[in-house]
Amino acid sequence: MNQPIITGMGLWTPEHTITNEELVTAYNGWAEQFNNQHASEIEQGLVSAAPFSNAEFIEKASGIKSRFAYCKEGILDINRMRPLINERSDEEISIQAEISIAAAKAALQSANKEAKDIDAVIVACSYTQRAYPAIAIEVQHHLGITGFAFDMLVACSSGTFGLHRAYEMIKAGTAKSVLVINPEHTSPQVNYCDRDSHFIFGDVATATLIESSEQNRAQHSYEIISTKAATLFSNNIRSNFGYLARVNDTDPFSSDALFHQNGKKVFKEVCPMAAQHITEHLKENQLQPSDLRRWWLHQANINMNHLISKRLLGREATQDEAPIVLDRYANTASAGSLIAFNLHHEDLQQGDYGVICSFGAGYSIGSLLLKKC
Ligand code: CO8
Repeated sequence: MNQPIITGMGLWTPEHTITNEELVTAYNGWAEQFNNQHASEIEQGLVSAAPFSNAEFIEKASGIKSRFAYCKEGILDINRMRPLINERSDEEISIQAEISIAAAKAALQSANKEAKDIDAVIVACSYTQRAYPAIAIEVQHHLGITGFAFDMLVACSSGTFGLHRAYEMIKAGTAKSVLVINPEHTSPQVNYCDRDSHFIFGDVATATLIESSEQNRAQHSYEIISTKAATLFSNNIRSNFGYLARVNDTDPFSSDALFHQNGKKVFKEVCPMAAQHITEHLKENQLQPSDLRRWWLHQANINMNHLISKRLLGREATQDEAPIVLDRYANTASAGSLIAFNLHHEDLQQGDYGVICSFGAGYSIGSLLLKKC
């Protein structure tokens, strides 16, 4: 029977951390310098003064205390305000392939599997560092996997949507074992000079192995009972820098080119959508929120997760029911719910139900209903 099972999961966490305090000190230093340099334009109303940031605000508004960075150098330098990463030659491994491989190796190890057991690789994330060759094919090459590989981008829902594709391949019998990897190298796209968003993102990579039920099971494995996806176009979260930049002379440093959002609108519109999506997904499977042992929710903002769990359970979920990892990792786009899954799954008992759910840019919402084997 081609029943898709999650048999392995891996997490790569960068060695560098940046606390709210470090980030705010750098941002405020930059803002002060900016305001001094533009004092006369600000006075004439030609330029807006840069407002000051605040570590307490960040923690209260988002729940984020710290984040990980692939490269810390440059981010806190008020004359740079972005990571300093050397270009690599075509002969060197790309950064996203490098961090993908670290997460993939951990996933293979947790499932007790080797490269020869894998049929397909999907790299699913918010940005790929180039258009082609696909990062997934580079990962496939370095791991020594035969079969096929491809990249896909759906912002915060890349992780769940990637798992959906793996689920369908296993169901259809076109693959018996699929590795889905989420190398979220977000820091190059963060506008560290934007007070409203400089604190939001962190870097990480996650990997998940989906196999058909006839393969050998790992100690902790989860039947994927069903999947559900929804998208609705919104301009409230955008990143505009793309391959047309060369011909339309876009400034790669402009706030429009980098990640930007109307955070309040996102909060208001996405929370009810996510709660309704999960409720419907459970209903379609004759389940209700109280039947679930764990919620591995998207990790963008702690207040969003509290609001969604209140709509689902009639009360705030506990850390045991819906673990929060964004306090340490910040928003890691498509990897957030999968970090929560990686770190908080081993205590589930056979037959326990859980849901992985992402929500974010697009808008895009993706969920997977799991049952512990
Ligand atoms: N320090 C001090 N004050 C601040 C700061 C700051 N850093 N930032 C804002 N303020 C001020 C504001 O100016 C405002 O002041 P005033 O009331 O005088 O106007 C006040 O604080 C309140 O501001 P907000 O109303 O904006 O604050 P919120 O409580 O709404 O919190 C959040 C802001 C945290 C951004 C919140 O709105 C939020 O989290 N919204 C949801 C965001 C979200 O989930 N977005 C998803 C984005 S990620 C995604 O989809 C994938 C993208 C792909 C990855 C991208 C990688 C780069």
